[in-house]
Amino acid sequence: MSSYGRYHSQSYAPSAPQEPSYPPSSSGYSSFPPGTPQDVIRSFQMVDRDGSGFIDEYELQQALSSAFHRFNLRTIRLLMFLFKHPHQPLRIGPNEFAALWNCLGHWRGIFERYDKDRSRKIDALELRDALYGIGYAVPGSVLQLLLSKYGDGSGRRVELGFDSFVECGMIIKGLTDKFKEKDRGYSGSATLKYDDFMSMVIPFLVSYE
Ligand SMILES: [Ca+2]
Repeated sequence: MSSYGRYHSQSYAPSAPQEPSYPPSSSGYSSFPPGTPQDVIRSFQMVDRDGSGFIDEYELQQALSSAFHRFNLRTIRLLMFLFKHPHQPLRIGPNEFAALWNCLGHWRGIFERYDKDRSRKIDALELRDALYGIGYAVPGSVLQLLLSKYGDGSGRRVELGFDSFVECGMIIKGLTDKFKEKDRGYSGSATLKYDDFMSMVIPFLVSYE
């Protein structure tokens, strides 16, 4: 029996589509969800210099890099694509920003819990344990393939910073959850139509350099 997805965990990725929150109201940022912490609102406002109520990938990079640590643009593009409203261009508003911030907080907790040697990096074994800990028993061959994207070609041991860790986690979680939709009995195999397969995978391929 497959155990690739033992249970559904929540908050590690966007779930239901966010209610659209645009156009922004004339009073500015009233479309943050109730209870959004002030520091989250401030972070958004600081980078949304033109006050349009939307931020682009560079502004998001700036906001997240000052709150967490430097985020590479590849991770930012994946996050942006996964969190933005499906019918909007590559930009996010207050609602999506708050959801993204909340999601990153969960990933931060996981990162810290599984960084066993406190190196502020996640190595292959720590990644395996972290994913297993949140319900994803990923085969070693798949993890190796994933990690091979992050090597520098020197053959040195790959270790992930927080941004790359989030990227790996969201890819594994996102694709596994999509697969599970087609494998309701969690048997480990599924029959897919070509267009279903393509629509499943392509959103995770936006992480170009
Ligand atoms: Ca570590």
